[in-house]
Amino acid sequence: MNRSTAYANANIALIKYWGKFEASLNVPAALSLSMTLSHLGTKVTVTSIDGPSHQASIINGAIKEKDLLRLKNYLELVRQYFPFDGFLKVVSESSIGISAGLASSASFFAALATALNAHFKWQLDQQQLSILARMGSASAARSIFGGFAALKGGVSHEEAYAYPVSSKLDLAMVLAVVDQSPKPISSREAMNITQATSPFYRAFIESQKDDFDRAVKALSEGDITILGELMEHSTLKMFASMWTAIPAINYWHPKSLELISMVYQLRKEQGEVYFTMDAGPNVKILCPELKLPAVLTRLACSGLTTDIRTSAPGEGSKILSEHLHD
Ligand code: 2P0
Repeated sequence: MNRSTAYANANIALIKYWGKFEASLNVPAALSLSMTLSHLGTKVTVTSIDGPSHQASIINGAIKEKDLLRLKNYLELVRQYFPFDGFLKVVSESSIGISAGLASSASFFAALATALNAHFKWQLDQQQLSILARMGSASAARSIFGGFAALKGGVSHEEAYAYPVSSKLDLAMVLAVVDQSPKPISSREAMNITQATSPFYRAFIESQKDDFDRAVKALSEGDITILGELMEHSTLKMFASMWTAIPAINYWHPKSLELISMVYQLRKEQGEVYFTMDAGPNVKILCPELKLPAVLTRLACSGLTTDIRTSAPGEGSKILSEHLHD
């Protein structure tokens, strides 16, 4: 049977993307910077099938009607730019939670774009592949690359690609999972509301380039203090714009704030330990690899979460020879 499989890791933004420049093609309003995770991601198998429409299933979960519709819309959008015949069955398996701000759509669309490229022998390079992934979910463009990656924003469809960014830092990222249930509002909808109504959104976008440039410099010069401070600043600016949207958008859980207080305390005692959050209540902690044991011990003792995932900078998306069968 004619099938192709790919895997992509999730990524966590250090400098955040929030809002669109071109909604129909999913071009971000501003640039962003991320770390690709290790061993936390999604495997996708695509198989050519007879019509009348595309199909999808998830090995370790049930697919929702709205996610199937989003996938079908994506495949039809892709068909306009990269013509292909017929219909596809898309089977996926993820090692991270679905719709809980754990970057599962990023790893899904990065793996899907990589599988499609192999399936139809388009021979796209990584830059073009990142554009293909971005059309599904903007953050997915960054998961094409391993290590650290940037995604351009506020530019045309052809220019809105991701690219690798060099780092001199040995970093670890700890995911403290507070709640894995689906988010109350999708990131896409939340972005639209924020962009249309929040008086603080403009401040977030206008300061993005400066934050990004300084963070890329800090990574390349090995300055975790500046990188960590910028990551927290970008995170809080993004949430400030959500909280001041009409209606207000709040993804936080009381435990999210308790975990952030724990990070502040750890920083006082241990030095460089920093937090970030995404469209969900879970807290991600960035620290030098050497401080990982101290962070894990404190988290385990905190009683705030029992679901703790540890990650280092991981690989970019790749083709696999073993396929998923549902
Ligand atoms: C990011 N997030 O840069 C930001 C920070 C969450 C907060 O990208 O509409 O799933 O599919 O492009 O990429 C989550 O939004 O949204 C996200 P779409 P996406 O990682």
